[in-house]
Amino acid sequence: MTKTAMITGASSGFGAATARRLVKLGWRVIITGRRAERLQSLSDELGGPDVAHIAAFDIRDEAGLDTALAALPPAFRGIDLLVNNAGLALGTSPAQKSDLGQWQQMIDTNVTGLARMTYKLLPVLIEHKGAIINIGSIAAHYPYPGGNVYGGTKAFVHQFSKNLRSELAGTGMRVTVIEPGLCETEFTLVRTSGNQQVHDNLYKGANPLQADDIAATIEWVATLPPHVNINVLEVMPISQTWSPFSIHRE
Ligand code: NDP
Ligand code: 8X3
Repeated sequence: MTKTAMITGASSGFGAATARRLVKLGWRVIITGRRAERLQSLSDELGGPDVAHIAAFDIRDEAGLDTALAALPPAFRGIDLLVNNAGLALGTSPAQKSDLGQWQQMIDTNVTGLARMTYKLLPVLIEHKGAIINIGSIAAHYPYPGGNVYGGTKAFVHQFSKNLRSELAGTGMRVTVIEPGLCETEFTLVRTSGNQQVHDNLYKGANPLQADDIAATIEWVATLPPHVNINVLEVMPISQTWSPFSIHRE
């Protein structure tokens, strides 16, 4: 039977790459994001509305989500997999120089948006003995200057994933959090309000992960036998590793 995945943040990066992989496997996908024109060209590329249904809304907007869910065509209502991927980091300044509005947007998107989407899809996912794959980050575990609220939102995603897994015991549902490191997508352009120079310098010579590397892990997790649950999966490019603690000296 054809499976259906809801992929949030499919207008670029990991989400778009995941939609491409799942459709190649014969899945139907619901692709979400704010940029409707991006979603339209992805849907066209993937075979049109019978295969890739567009749900364009801002994940911070509960009414927008409700409208999108109510408008799902019958063939897309039986959701088997939720990929909670939509998210962003905003700003690279230390906390004391950050913008409070950017903190709020990260919390509204990465925490509230993700939790609300999960809550609303839980009944259908349980009915289908489905799966949730949340996209966290290494920033949930390893602090770095400029990580302030972004890392905090991803720590929420980590613990929320584990709590869900524990609470869904006996339902047959699977829950995974994938925690990527350095990956070249639009992430840094978004974080720096479009600073191409910062984007180029960050990834130059680092052979970073690419969106399809993460999509491949999502595909792997989603297609394991139903009795197997990957709880947490941390993925970095080989070029990225840890540094010693920083010591400030007088
Ligand atoms: P991209 O910027 O390429 O993609 C982010 C996606 O999130 C876009 O499709 C965007 O859609 C969507 N999105 C952002 N805000 C909203 C919103 N308010 N409403 C709806 N959709 C929204 O980045 P990535 O693919 O890299 O990021 C995907 C996820 O991976 C994020 O959660 C990010 O935190 C996480 N991550 C990224 C890493 C990296 O290094 N790239 C590493 C670890 C984790 P649109 O703009 O059209 O609304
Ligand atoms: C993105 C990875 O290290 O830029 O979540 O925070 S990092």
